[in-house]
Amino acid sequence: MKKTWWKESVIYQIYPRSFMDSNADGIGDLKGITSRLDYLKYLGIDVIWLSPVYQSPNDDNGYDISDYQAIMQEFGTMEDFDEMLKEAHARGIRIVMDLVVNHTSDEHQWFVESRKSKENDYRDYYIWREGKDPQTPPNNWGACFGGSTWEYDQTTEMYYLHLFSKKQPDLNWDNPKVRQEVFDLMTWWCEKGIDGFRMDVISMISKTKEMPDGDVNGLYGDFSPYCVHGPHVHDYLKEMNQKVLSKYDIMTVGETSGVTPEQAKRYAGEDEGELNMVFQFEHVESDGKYGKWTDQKFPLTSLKEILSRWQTELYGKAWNSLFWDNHDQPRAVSRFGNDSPQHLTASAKMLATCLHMMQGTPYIYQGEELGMTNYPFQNPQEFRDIESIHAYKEWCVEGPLSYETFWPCLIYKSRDNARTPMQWDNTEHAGFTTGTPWIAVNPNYKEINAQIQTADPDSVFHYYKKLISLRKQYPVIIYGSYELLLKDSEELFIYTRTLEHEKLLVVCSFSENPCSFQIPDEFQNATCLISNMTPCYSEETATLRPYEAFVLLKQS
Ligand code: TEU
Ligand code: CA
Repeated sequence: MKKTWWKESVIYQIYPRSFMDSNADGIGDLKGITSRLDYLKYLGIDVIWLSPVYQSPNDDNGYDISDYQAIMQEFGTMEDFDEMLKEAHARGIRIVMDLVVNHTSDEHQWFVESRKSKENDYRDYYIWREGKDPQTPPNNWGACFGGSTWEYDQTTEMYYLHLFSKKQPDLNWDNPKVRQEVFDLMTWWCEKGIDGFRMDVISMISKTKEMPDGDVNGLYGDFSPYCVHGPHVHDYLKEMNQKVLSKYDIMTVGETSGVTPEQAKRYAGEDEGELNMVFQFEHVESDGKYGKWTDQKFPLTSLKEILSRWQTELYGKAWNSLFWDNHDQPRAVSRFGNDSPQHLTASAKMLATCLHMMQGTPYIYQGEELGMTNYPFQNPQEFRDIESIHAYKEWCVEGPLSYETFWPCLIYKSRDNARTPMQWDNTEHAGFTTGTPWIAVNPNYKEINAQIQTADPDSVFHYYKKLISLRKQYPVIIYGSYELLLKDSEELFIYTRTLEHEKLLVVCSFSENPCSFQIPDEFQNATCLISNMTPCYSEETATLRPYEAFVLLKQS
């Protein structure tokens, strides 16, 4: 297995709108990020993944870009960006940009032109089709944020494709001019000195020419057989690699929803010449009851089966990302752990142990290192996210489900759970802003914040700091092979990692009750590398306490 810096790095994701506000307008910004780089340096992370900061009308908080070479006004200026990049590099921190090129904003100049006439030079930059008739879209596909994937455009009396919102028209990657535009803008950022790209829904850039109705399971037809891992996606990524990526020492991670390990070996295979790693969702997307929505915890045996399959199938062949949450997912501790005051700290540390001892590049989503929790939503007016707002309308107000059924699902999985402001200290608005925050602060900020935790050696923050430093000390964490133990247990997630003379035993209890457990013989006199409780495992009782986690190292 090749050794590379991006396999050995820990990545921290910043959602700029909610990270730190420097000018009291209630919106996080670039100067705010720069002011908190020392905090990230202290945590020990190597790379920042910056969610989009480009010019955008913010229909989807920056994932709808109207100019790829300009900074969103609310976030600051290009000078602020350059300053942030310089200050990050001065601290040895790299910055990976979010590249959103499956679609643009409908306010991007290319689309403004494209919709003007069928003869316009930019017409073929997007995907236009005739309707079945003027009232009926070309097919039954449903968009990710509700409604049809097709929007009728009066001017030319045709429909354009948008897999996300109608303000996010899909680019036509089959047009070589589109590909060249994208490669040019990527080169422009690389020349600026950025350190890589996280590629938004990159698995969706190639669509089939034929676009028949999709199977209906939910409210609309499913577009994925025609738009996900489409016919030319690997050709286009290879071309991108040759023309841009291979010329720079950067890292690339493909957001590849719905990817299988087989497919992942193509996107991120060691010798495929496409991307460095995938960001796959099987462990966070297999639990849906109504589309993605549910209020049920995922069975631990299923979670283990999925994560373990990814560990073994990619071993030595391709590289994966490790994450519990991001800006699109609810808070990890509320979803996979236990956010009651009694168990919050232990379960947050346990989840971190479980993930950070696996193979792959770990991603920490802002606030996860503090054990930030889901937000206690009381009513639909509190949502800011386009997906949650549409889902409420589509499934509940106008749709098949009662409020009683749908509301618990919505608040359990809403993306806004992840987007409440970063909790810095116990001053008003958690120290995020001195103005009015664009989205409510979680009321638990007085108990859960960075100021308390950086001062407390037993905090979740210091536990993450230690996990990050262990990764730097023990190559077995990065390169070791994986084996799952006790696969049928619904309470315990236990695995080993092995590299040459070193072997790790990772023990995590996902249970709120004590569980009996015997340390395997070969680890009898092993060293405890980290533990979320003292002492590290109690031999007399042979019992794991609720949410107990520890890692043993045996050297032979
Ligand atoms: O997410 C796309 C994606 O694959 C979906 O699974 C996503 O998780 C969605 O939120 C379903 O709940 C990316 C971005 O991460 C997301 O923030 C954007 O809204 C989306 O693409 C469109 O750019
Ligand atoms: Ca601001």
